[in-house]
Amino acid sequence: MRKWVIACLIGLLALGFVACRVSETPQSARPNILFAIADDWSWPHAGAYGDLVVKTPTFDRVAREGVLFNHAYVASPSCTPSRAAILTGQWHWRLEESANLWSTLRSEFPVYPDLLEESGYFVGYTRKGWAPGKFEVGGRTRNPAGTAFEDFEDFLAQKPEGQPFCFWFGSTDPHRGYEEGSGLADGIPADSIEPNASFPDSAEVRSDVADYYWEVQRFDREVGSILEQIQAIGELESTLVVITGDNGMPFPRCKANLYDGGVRVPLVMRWPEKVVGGRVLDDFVSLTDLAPTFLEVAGLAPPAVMTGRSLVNTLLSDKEGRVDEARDFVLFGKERHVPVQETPDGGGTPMRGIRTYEYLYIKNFRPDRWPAGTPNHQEAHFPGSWYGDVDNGPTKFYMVEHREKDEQHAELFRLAFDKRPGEELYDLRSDPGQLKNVAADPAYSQVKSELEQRLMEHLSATRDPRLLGEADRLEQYPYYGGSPLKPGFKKD
Ligand SMILES: [Ca+2]
Repeated sequence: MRKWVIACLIGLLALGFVACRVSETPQSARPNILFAIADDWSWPHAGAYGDLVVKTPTFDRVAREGVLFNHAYVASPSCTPSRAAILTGQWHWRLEESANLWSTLRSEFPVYPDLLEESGYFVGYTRKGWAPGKFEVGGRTRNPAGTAFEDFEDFLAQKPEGQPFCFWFGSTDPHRGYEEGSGLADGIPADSIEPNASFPDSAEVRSDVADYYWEVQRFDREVGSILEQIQAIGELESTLVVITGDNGMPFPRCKANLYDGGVRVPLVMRWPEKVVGGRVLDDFVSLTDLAPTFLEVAGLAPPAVMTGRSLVNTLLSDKEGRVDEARDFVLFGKERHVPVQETPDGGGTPMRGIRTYEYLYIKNFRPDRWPAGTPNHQEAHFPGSWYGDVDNGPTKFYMVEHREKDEQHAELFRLAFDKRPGEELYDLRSDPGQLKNVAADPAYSQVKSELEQRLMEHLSATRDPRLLGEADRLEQYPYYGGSPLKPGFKKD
């Protein structure tokens, strides 16, 4: 058997591919897995990406000693479906209720923490795991992220000696609400912030972004403390550390949207025993690729239902830039975030997107609906709900209040809150901020139809209910949460 293992390790080094079955993988070769996930954190808000304002020394260190991904994207810009996609390694549109926010995740969908536990890992999470929703409704007896622990210290104290671990650290930073003014009060230089291209530039918006940065910094400090604890038990070199976020920042035209502000997230991985550090990769990565990656490093074959692709070949390569030529695009989509449409059952704003280096193409399946939620529709599922797909906060309030200030404010308000056509196309070479929809421009008709065809082929291959004419049920599944209410609205 030793011979087989050596041959396997040589193969691993030579081919950059792990083919070992778990029964043949020595326990000592299996890394711990630390998965640290922020809540509502957009690319490129980390020092390693060149952001000069936000301070993220932990993330930057992991990038220096590991691999920094420039093009990492969530499956869906909404907590529940994004986390479900990460845990199952599948597109959220394959997960029934879990395509939606505040739902459930049926026990029939395998999740990597369970599979790792069955193969001998000690598995746990703290704070925000798969959420928000009711996992019991789906036939589960614990959170899909694992067994709940008070914190990482508690988890380590209960971990049996010699057992590899898989831990999910789910911070609720930088999700709203913020302590207003906390960023400025802590000395974050708001004047130096480079606001997202879709925000108007104002003191209110800058202060709001500074508050978001303040929470990003707190998340980074907490991950740093966990790394110190792993270092203290002498296992940091044999731990695969992954730091990322579940969707983009909770601001207009970001979270709950398929633009970069909603779906593109920071991602770093560090595993000194096997992975050459100090590399920056441009390959497109979906966070659905993480579950098959975690299984493969543990010597397990990912279940066939997983649509994600393991990153192990990329991680074990010593190259930079583009490593896997097949990783030249990514998909994402949205079903129901908050049910605030002009329909009795709430409904959502279903959309799918495909992103390449040069273009972003979005298909809006219901252009008759409000992508940011209705302005205020008393007959809606939640009376008083107010642009319910956008979290309430100073930037939202500012944009709504100042929408008629000048042409620029009016345009940015329209882009964030108005209805959108059935197709959107952005030329990222000239419009990295994704503000100018060129879908109707004849000069782009060929590019548009090629992207649409490519998107539809992949959705069809992954049995997306939207393409199979079976999407009604996705909209009819129960919603267990609330919605942002118009300021001043009083419930009866
Ligand atoms: Ca989130």
